[in-house]
Amino acid sequence: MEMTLRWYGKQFDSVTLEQIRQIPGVKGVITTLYDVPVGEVWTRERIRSMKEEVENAGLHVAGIESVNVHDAIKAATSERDFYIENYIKTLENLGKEDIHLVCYNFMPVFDWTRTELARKRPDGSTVLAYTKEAVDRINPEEMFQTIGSDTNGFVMPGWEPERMEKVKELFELYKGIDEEQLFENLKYFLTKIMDVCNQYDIKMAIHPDDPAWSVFGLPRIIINKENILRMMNMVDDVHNGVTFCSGSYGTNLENDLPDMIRSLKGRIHFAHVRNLKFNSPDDFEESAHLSSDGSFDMYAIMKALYEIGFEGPIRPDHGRMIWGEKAMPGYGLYDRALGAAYLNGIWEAIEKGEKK
Ligand code: CS2
Ligand code: MN
Repeated sequence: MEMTLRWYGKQFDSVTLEQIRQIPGVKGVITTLYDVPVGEVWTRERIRSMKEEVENAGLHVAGIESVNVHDAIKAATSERDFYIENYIKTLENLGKEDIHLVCYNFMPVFDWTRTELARKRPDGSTVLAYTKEAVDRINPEEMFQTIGSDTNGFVMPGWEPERMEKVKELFELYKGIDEEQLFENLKYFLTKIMDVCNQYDIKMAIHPDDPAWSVFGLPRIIINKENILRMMNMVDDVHNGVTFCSGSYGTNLENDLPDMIRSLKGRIHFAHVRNLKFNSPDDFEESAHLSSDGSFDMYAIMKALYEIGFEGPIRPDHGRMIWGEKAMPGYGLYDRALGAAYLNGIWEAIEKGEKK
């Protein structure tokens, strides 16, 4: 595996490349062109200058998170082929610039959903949290408002103000789309992009739905082992792969994370590893990465990745806000750096233990 950190770009991130360069063991960043609207083609010039900026700081671009998929594709409107063509052009330009990993998601309307962006934990840190009771109580517009006003002034992925204005329309778009239909739409998209992925060896890595169940009645499909295997088999190509995100699949306590990792051998192209602390099955918060701070066995997760021979990039995911840092919720420097160091430590111990 290769340890990396997510970086949103100079204009959007409070964390600098110089800081990332100093996290032990981190040589790669996972980045994006955060300002390009969903559905527009990424030009080679923009991709190249992003790469140069990262390389000038002594790092390299290990992959893209995310090239977002337009709702017209997810909902199969009459404009979907146009947007798929644009997506293909973006992949082509990434391939030409020697980038071979793309993380994306197929969640309708929202990206990840949390009900609090700054829940206080006993140690004084603040974290993203989710409680089902709050989702049952509010409607999506209120949700957009609370999320939007609580972000420390940062634009949160999937919660951009332009999208907030259109939330009603977006919900309309998905009326009548159930899980089966969403699977069909995903299959259509994947089938169309596989040629360009093969041509440039671009590994597509779908990010799970977070949380791993339906919110506000919207269909959600990338939620468990059965569905992800179905998704892989319906377009059976190594370039149709997975981002294994422990914190997203882990929202459903019925998901056995190490077992899922083993069953996805060869198709996990990217890993997000983080921990959650459950207060009840309907209420969780994002703890520190350490096993003892949350509900997951992080050693077992890393061991499963080791055992399947995982060689792709891995990154700590959402971190706590600690030591007075002001950053995009989940994406500060300090706790993610601690997470990276911890995960590197587990990996070294596994590796050396196995070699004995
Ligand atoms: C997620 C997503 O991993 C994460 O931080 O919360 O925002 C993820 O980046 C996207 O769903 C991938 O497209
Ligand atoms: Mn993730």
